[in-house]
Amino acid sequence: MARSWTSRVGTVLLSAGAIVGLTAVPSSAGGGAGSAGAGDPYFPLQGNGGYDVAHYDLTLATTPATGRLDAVAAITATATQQLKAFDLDLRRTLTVSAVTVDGRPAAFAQPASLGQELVVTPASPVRVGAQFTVVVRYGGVPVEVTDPDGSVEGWVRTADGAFVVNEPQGSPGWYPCNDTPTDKATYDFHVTVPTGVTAVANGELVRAPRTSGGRTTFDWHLGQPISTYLSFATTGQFQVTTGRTPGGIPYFTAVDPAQPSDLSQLPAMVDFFGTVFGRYPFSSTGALVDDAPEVGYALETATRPSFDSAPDELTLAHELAHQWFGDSVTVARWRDIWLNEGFAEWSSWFWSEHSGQTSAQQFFKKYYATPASKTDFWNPPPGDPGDAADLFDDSIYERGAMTLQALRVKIGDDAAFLGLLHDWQTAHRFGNARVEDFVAFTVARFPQVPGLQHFFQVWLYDPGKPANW
Ligand code: MET
Repeated sequence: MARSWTSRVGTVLLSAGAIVGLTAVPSSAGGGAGSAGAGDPYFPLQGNGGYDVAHYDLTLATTPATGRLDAVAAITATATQQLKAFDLDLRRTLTVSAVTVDGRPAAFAQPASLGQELVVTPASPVRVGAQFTVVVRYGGVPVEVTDPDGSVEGWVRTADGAFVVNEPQGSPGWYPCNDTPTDKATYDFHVTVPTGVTAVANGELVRAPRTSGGRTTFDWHLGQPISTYLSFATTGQFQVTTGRTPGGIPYFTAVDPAQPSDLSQLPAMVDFFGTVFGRYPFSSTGALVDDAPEVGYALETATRPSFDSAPDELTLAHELAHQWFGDSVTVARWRDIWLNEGFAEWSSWFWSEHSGQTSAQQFFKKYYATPASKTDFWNPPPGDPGDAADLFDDSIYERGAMTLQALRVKIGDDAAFLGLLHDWQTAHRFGNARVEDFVAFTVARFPQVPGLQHFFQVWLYDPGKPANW
């Protein structure tokens, strides 16, 4: 789902494959075909051009003992150009057995040269502007995707199922998709597992789990649009708790008994962030805690963050704050990652301050005491990580959060600073944005604060420990 947003430089329409100023990888299928990438230089094959997905309907049958996945993906999209052929992203460890476009058999290929492209050639071209449905039948044993920074993601097998986290490129490891943050879509999941195993995905359970012949199916629906990297369908043994926050948002938490977790602050955190950053973007919340500590990170899977192990309070607050900063306002390009991580990290400090613990300014002081000689702590500057391998470096998080705290101090008026975060989020709700957009938004809003451009240059872009801002 493409969204438009307005910045000081005008209104830009972001649609997959049409990011202004980026060059998409041409399709292997030649003229009249959608491109094989959406134009992000960090991940050139990620996403595709020529269409805009509105909805994924994923039927997934899996057996933890074998790791096998047998699936059918029904993808509803609109053609943004005439399509003689188009690509979806899908790892070649999964084998496609049949594809239809609007019910008619289509030709397909998974070229080894491209690695993660499923090239679909419909029986007749899809007209520009037409809505069409692609159904892909596929199966195999999904394998993890290894990222440029060495971490693993995608369908990560566990002792009792699979822990599924997908930032930045894990989704094609388990379903065919337009794997760019700029193409947001709604989801249905129908996950079938051996009875006794629980399947948890984004959104809400739409009916009681259905059991037949020793297999149980969980039907989840997410009605708000999200980027593919925020989708998940995790399976295993979980203790489930449901309820409502005092503010009325339904929650569903699922915790692996091997990772006893204190999630008691979750309802208060969601309600608190809602009062500060704007109405909670989704129709339910919660958390998923698995026993997969080898993964080494948590992820802000939409509605319900995923934790590889029992989270501490700051980590829980970080992932919940991402629902506004990351899941509602999402990066336009991966280099914009500060808009996700710097904001979520600062928000966790702000929760700590709000709940009478360490204040955001105390966190700032502690981190600012790090000597300039610790260049790994201060670099890369958060406004431009420079490389896909550095997307999740500490500087993006800690120097990134310090940037917002320093901005808070520079603006010198808490209501004005919090109003900025609130209005930024609501202006870009369910959309995408770039770091430059936040800078322009802030500069335009505070003409009375001198030197903001210089401030952002020093904190976001200059290498090394910031000084003299
Ligand atoms: N976005 C995650 C976080 O909240 C990190 C993902 S690392 C692939 O820290």
